Amino acid sequence: MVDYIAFDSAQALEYVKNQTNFFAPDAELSCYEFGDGNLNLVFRVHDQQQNSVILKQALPYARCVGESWPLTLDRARIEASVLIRHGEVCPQTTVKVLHRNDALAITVLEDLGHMQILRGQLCEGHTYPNLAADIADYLAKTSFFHSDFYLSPAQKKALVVEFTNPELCAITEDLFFDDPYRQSERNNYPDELQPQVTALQNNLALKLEVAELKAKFLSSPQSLLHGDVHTGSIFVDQTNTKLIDPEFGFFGPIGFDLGSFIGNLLLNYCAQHKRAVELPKRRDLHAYLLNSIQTCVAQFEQTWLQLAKTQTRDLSLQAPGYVQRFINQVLRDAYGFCGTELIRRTIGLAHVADIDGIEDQQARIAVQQHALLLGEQLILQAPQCETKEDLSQLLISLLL
Ligand code: SR1
Ligand code: MG
Repeated sequence: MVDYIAFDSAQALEYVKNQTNFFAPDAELSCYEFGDGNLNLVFRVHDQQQNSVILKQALPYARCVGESWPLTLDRARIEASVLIRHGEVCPQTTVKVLHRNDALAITVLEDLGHMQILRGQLCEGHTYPNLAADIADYLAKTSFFHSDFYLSPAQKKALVVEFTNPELCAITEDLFFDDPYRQSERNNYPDELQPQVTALQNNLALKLEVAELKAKFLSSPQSLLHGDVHTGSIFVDQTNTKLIDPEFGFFGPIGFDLGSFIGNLLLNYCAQHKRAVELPKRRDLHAYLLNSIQTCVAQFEQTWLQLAKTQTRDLSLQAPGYVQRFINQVLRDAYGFCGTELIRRTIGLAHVADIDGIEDQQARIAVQQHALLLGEQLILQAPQCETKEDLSQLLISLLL
């Protein structure tokens, strides 16, 4: 077993050249590092004919903070394993793993450089017709086929052990459910937001609902989640959608991934109030984002119900009406988790470029206030909704 070292570009190039066979032995290779995420190194290795692969390597600490925040290398094993499992049930929407080396915390992936990262595209006002349906398909299939509806209890329990991911889950537990609701050195927001943040931190009804969501995150191993479905983890073009980066994967509540996705569309929705200066463009983008949320939720539900009808193996879970009841709860959870994503991305450690990229300070603060209010009301009101139609009505009423 080799000892871990963090690569530079030359070492990444040598590794791909010597340990894989993607390129001919005499290929003239080049390599550069271009990772701009919170945690890892990301290299592109390419030849002179535009053939390329991505080598991703986990660092033993969180890149965005530095060596003072140590972080397990085991996340590379989790990420590669989630990609392989999700790729088996939804290959068209999952980036391909070409090679892995868990000791070096390396995953070599297909290069999606011909596609774009969704967050930047939404910020620039581009839209993608297949996005909502593709994400719905990915979330429904990956969650159904790793749930108790499909796996035997023994298979499921073995997988829960394999995908136990305590350090990365702890980040989510702290950043989503703890920090924003109390004073924390990691919180990050302008002074102008302090009155709203103080009110939020003193809102006991809100803290009770956040406690419910955190308890669910801590102890509902419903299925194998991606764990970090934000719009920076999604590559798009006008035809295809690909998910990357499931290093936060674990067995958790199914609504968490759907809620993270919806939350990121809503962060962009809030930002477009100031980004899209011309009213017709703003209206179009808002309609696109709202429609994408509604389509994604409806198709997620429809695919789940269809899979459950034809492929549920557990006898008790086949009871008439049970799957609908189960999905209604998943959707309520999703809107609640969505609310926590809106709040933590506004006042917590990890922000989004959709909002932080708004240059005018007053405009940015107005967007942050909107995102906080929307997040708060979704967390408070989603538990009273029965169906996806009720949840959709709630969202529309809050966006008016
Ligand atoms: C220290 S990690 C901060 C955030 O980046 C990741 O993408 C996750 O969303 C995490 O919460
Ligand atoms: Mg990531």
